[in-house]
Amino acid sequence: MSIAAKKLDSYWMPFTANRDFKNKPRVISGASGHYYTTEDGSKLYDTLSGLWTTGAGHCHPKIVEAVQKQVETLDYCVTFQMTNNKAIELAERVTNLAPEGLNHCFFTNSGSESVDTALKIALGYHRAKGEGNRTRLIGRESGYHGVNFGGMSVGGMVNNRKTFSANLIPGVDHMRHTLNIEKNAFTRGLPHHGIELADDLEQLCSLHGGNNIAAVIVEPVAGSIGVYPPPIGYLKRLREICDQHGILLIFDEVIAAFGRLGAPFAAQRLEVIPDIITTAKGLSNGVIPIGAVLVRDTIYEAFMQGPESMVELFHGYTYSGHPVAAAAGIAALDVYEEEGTFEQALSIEQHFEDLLHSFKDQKNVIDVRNFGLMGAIEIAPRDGAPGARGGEMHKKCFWEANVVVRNVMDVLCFSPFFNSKPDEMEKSFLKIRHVLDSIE
Ligand code: PXG
Repeated sequence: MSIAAKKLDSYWMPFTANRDFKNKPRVISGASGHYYTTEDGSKLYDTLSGLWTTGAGHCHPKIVEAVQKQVETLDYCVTFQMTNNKAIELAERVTNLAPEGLNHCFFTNSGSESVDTALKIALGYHRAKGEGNRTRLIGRESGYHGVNFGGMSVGGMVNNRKTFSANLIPGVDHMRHTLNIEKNAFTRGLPHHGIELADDLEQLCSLHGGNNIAAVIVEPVAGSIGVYPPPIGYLKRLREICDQHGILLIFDEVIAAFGRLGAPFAAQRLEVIPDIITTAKGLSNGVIPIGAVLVRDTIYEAFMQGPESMVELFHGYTYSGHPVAAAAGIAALDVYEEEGTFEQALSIEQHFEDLLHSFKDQKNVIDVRNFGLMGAIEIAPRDGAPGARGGEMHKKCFWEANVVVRNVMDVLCFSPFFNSKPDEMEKSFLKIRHVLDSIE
């Protein structure tokens, strides 16, 4: 083990090839605006704005100040049978931005917790209405809903599931994913082919009886798997089938909410309103971990029955509505409003799309996809070594070009800052182009 690796040995890194990284670590110790800085003082341009988290830029002074102030005013406060002013304020602010009818907000600390909370709320809702037979949950192949048991079970990422396959929660089915490179390659925005894939839900209703299904969960634009925008009409069709069978529709907007699609929520941009929305990441601009689950009035009201002194939902986290996290959330929403962040996001979409699609004729590129400020360039896998080219791209960009680029196997994912500067985006894509050229 190298000296560098020994120093990092006690730290088990998430979703990382630990031994490989630790043999040659490069550690981030600061960030500002659109750049990270390393321990040795290099500046790296961040094409993923955190991990789809930090759309308004790193270390935004207003959010930093709000956190500093809150931590010396009220550091922690129990939110079971009592609460704090910041949690109340944030719930109101978030629901004011939400689509009509989704007026209730349950706090979590992460996207994974938001998803498991949403699934539990869906099951509890049907039971409260006397439809306890509705227990089945439907997800989608290639979906990512975090790493807790519920989210992993409805998710469809093979590597995340295979070690735990015998222990996934029962009663879950998956629809097919919507990527179709053969028909939709290099589509700008929503693809034209694939609406019929929504009928997978109808088939599952025929198989199980629609009245046994509790909820369907999808990412409105699949993110982690490598950006799969929904085919035109697909989400609307899902909504219709859910309505026909009394199934709850959950949008997992952990990536898409708070400006990524140029609107507070993907539901608004895509004009399909679900019954539950899960969020995290952008809620605090990534500054302090916090997530929120938004639910329709009818769902909340179904729980608010029986004796008033009874706990209605036996669920919650020690840090649900943490005052410092909530203060970060309020400050982030202030920034989004004052700086017109969502409008900024909309205004750079076209430039981002053009830059991405300028890779169309580049060596090894087999698809480019984008919607809002979510984009992907898919590279052909090397014979017998899927993921190798993508991995090399990430490493070379990180080490040699000082650009942080995220790869999922052979797909490069991009999630630019909402206030990206056009010339900096251009420069970073030029560097990526050179790296791509250098890879066999
Ligand atoms: N749902 C969605 C749609 C997500 O994108 C989660 C749930 C889980 O959130 P937490 O906060 O528990 O991580 C996510 C997270 C990637 C990548 O490479 C994306 C996520 C996580 C890890 C990697 O794109 N998104």
